[in-house]
Amino acid sequence: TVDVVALGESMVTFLPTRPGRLADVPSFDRSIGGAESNVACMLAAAGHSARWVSRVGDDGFGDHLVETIGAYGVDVTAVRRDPARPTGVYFRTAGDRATDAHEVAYYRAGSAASAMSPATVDLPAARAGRVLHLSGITAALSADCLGLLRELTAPRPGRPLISFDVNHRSRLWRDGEGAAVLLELARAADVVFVGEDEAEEAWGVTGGPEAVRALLPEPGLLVVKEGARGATLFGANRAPKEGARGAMLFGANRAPSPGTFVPALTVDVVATTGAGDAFAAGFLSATLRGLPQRRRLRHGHLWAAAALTVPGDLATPPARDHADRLAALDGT
Ligand code: KDG
Repeated sequence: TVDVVALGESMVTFLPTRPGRLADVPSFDRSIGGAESNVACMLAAAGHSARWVSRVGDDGFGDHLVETIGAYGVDVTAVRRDPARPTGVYFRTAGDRATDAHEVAYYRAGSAASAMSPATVDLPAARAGRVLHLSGITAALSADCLGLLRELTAPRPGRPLISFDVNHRSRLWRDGEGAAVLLELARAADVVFVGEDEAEEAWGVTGGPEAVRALLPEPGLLVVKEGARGATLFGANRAPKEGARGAMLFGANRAPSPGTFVPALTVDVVATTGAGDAFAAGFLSATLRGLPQRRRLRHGHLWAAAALTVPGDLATPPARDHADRLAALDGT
């Protein structure tokens, strides 16, 4: 079995060669982005088996995505080519150092990936992992994509553990449209990642991680990310479910209610894009390895630090032995 299958749209990404407004930047460097494939690439780079399921255009950018993601060691054999729709691309500007304000220009409407549906992706390949990692971005792409997420998160015997990163991207939703959908999908998942800021933006939740947990009591593991401060993990305060999924969810040390806070690392931020994906990948890696819950958060922070300190969306994860030593520093 594959450890983690990640399903979602990836894009060729254009990073600015200098600071400034989109209107002024004269040239861009090609890179790749895509929240879910970022997770798959980092996990594969760290020695886990990972598969990316998606659709790309039958074009050069599609070739580039498949080749680059494949080169991380991710299984890309279930990625389908769409002869009629292009691969999505996006451009962004460098963030303002003080505020991280940056511009993003997506060219993804009508992309090959936006045509993902239960009929156009390889469903058995998507369901074959121990963990299926999904994100709220996919739900925003089209009605077909939302239908696919509903199909994949529906209860069914032998369903993989569903990991869901809310990834609220307001520019992909019409005003207020995403709130109910993102809540529905998060409630159907086993492991949920959400930023405090996203929870406020999408659902109007203020009042900290506990208020987010009150809105989302269902997931066995809920991670509320508090930006540069840190993250709080809520584990279910109930008996583990049967079998491997239960063991992975609750691990040896069950998180005490009401939540375990672990501070983030202090780093010189180059670009925040991709940090959430790196956090999810680090957390999932530690979860797959059965590490105690505080260490899962520490691995999340260590992997996020790697992404925060590079300009691209995707970073190389820290070496496992090194990260393990750092994650164990306070002895918990
Ligand atoms: O999390 C990083 C992603 O936002 C980036 O790689 C692009 O997938 C992307 C998106 O839809 O914004």
